[in-house]
Amino acid sequence: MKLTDATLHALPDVVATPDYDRQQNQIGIVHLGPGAFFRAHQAWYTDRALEKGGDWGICAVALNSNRVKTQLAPQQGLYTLGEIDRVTHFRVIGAVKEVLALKEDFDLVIQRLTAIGTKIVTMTITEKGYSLNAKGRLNRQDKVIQSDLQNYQQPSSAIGLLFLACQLRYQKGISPLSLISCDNLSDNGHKLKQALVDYAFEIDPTLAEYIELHVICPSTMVDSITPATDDKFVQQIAELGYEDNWPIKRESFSQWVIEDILPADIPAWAEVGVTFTDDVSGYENAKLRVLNATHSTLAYLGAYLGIETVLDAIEQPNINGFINTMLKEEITPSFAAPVDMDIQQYCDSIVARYHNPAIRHLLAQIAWDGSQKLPMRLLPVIEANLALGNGIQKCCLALAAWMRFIVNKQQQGTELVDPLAESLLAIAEQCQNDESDVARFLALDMFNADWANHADFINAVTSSYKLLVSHEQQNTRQQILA
Ligand code: CS2
Repeated sequence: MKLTDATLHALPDVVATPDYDRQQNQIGIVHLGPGAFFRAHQAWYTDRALEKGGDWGICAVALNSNRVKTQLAPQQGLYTLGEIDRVTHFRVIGAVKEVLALKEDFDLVIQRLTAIGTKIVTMTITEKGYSLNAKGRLNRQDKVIQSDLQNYQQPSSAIGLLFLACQLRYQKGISPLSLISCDNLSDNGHKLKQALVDYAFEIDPTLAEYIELHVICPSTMVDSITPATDDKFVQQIAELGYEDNWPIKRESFSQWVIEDILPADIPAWAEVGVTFTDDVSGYENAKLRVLNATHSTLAYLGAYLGIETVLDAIEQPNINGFINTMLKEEITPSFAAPVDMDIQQYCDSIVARYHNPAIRHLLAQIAWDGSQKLPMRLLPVIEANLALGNGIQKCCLALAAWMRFIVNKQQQGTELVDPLAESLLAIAEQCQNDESDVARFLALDMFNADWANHADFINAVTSSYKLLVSHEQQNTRQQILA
């Protein structure tokens, strides 16, 4: 039995199904980038909000490939979400009404983005999707942005598409969209708006001003650990008695905090656990630095030590100790937590989530796109601590491990998944496996140029890098954290 609208009523009792009329429900949201995280997180919140009413069906638009469309369209957008803990809860998510692929369905995508019924665009387009440079402005060197600016009526970037949607709605006198970034970037709403305004300015300065004044882009914090779907999970669903082309699994913990500036006409998200607040940045800083920074640290130390998953890494006492000390001595002193957050408890709960035995979260997945992720999660900790005179040694070991990760990828000839892969591998090719390598990496745009003169920073990264190299050469990698 395949999962479709027609078979929903026949699913086993252990699988919860949408408790609202999917057929009557109209599209109110377009989502860009319907990867696993969106399906595990925002679609789940919206699915439950739909039980409270409103036309908030989602049109999901894949920007780069048609894989989600080919897998989910035959299921009318339905898929199973497994919340994995000691007990697993299954729920079929019905919020996604339609799945489109930008390249194949361009006109339809524009139709959805300019429909009066569409009021919100949410997005999970990853850090690189915002096409920003190190100063947080639109990266005009970005090839896709350049080509979109040349041919702005047929964009392929998220920013180009959002601009076109804003322009067409403006020209037709349709109320502006609210644009909700759900990516792990600090101040993601402001960054999104900045990219859009910079882009608009190149084409239509009046519209740039209109977007600045009238398009609402709240900042958000999103959190739920969502490992990629593996065959075992697809099989687990099949054992329940039906076939789902692409089920999604995540931990049971989930959090969504949205800056409280959206208009009143939104899904009943607040009733299903979304927090609306004036101070998202406190939550964002905490999440990016406590969770994402330690995740990336585990990813690159794990790669160095040959460890496959977050669980396998955190279960090693020396790594566990390293992460807890890093949190205590470097991460938590680097920012002001929200007033209602017990930061020690927050750190403990995140480390406890890493110990979830039911989640097999591959470090290789977290290691992707380091050039885009580190400036959001690790570098701000270093920057703040340099200014405050706090320690940076552990963060710098993580950073040096990222450098070794790239050098080792180049030396082994294995794929480096990163939008800057070409330049990173070119740097790696020049590397001599000594301290001169560090300067090559630090010349990248992602690093603040002032740091090149900061002796504490240079010393900390260089000594870590040398240590990593020397243990590699002596085959004593396991002693790195001794
Ligand atoms: C991870 C995140 O892949 C990564 O870079 O750090 O996806 C992380 O699992 C989520 O942000 C958790 O909310």
